[in-house]
Amino acid sequence: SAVGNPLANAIAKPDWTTAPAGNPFVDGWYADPDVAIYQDEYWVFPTYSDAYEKQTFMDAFSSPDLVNWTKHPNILTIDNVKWANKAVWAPAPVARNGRYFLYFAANDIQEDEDQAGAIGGIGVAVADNPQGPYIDAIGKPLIGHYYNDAQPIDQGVFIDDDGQAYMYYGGHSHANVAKLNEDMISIGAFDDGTQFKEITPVDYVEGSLMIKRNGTYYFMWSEGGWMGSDYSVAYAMTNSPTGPFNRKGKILQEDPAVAKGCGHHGIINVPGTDIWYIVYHRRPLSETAANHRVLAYDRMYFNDDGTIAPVKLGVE
Ligand code: FUB
Repeated sequence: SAVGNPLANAIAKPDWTTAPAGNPFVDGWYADPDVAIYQDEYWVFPTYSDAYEKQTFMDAFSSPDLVNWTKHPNILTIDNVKWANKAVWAPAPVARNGRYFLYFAANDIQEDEDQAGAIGGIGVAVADNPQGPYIDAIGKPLIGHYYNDAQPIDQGVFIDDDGQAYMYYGGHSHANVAKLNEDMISIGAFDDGTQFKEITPVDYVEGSLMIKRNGTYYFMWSEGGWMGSDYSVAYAMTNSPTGPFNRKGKILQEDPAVAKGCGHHGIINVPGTDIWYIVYHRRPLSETAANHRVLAYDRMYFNDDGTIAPVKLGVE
């Protein structure tokens, strides 16, 4: 339980509307952050945002207070994922039974389909510590195929209060949900025997994420083009982890006075509080390089009716 966690005392500062040290809160080009709280620290796991061929590793960042960040280089490298021949990206962290799991996309099976024998998809790596090293857990993709046109990338992993784990994923404007077994390295089945269900909300593009607050499920995703000004985050509210997910509206979008192309996010709930932050990537106003994406976080507020208020971007 988060209650009594020293993080709550360290971080429960309702006056923080944005990263106290400013955004970006860490140096370097990174994207697609997802978050976890491990060993009384906040952890951010992003994509190293560079040319596809150079995305051969992942770094992570940890902080006891959301102010002071420690970089952990090379927590996962393609040396430890034999089937990944170039890119690893868009990680999703989760801990269970004392082990640390990191889900990721590797290769791009559409880009690679002209390469004989190329495989790709969503993989799972495991470590004994939050900082890794994360080692491929099953020697092949966990999801290495398209189902109803959902590209196997951009997964978010969510463990419900009853212990059932779900993976939400999908690029190319299609989203699916699958159940993860207790071992977290194999796909389970729904009651009807199927392994995947399509859940694509209106305007969905990529970047699936699920959170739960006060018994309500919030499915979130990114919309627009990943390089475009319209890149943004939207959400649905429902009472079931498998939907239906009816689009409520946008949570996060660019602010022409602050930054461009905001999306592909993770969510932090300060333990023992109702204080929430959205961690995301965005583009500096003056920037045109496709991979120049940086990490930011800002406060996310719930309205009294449970809906989410649009996020105000913190200044550079
Ligand atoms: O970082 C590579 C891709 O860009 C991700 O898969 C998308 O979500 C977009 O952020």
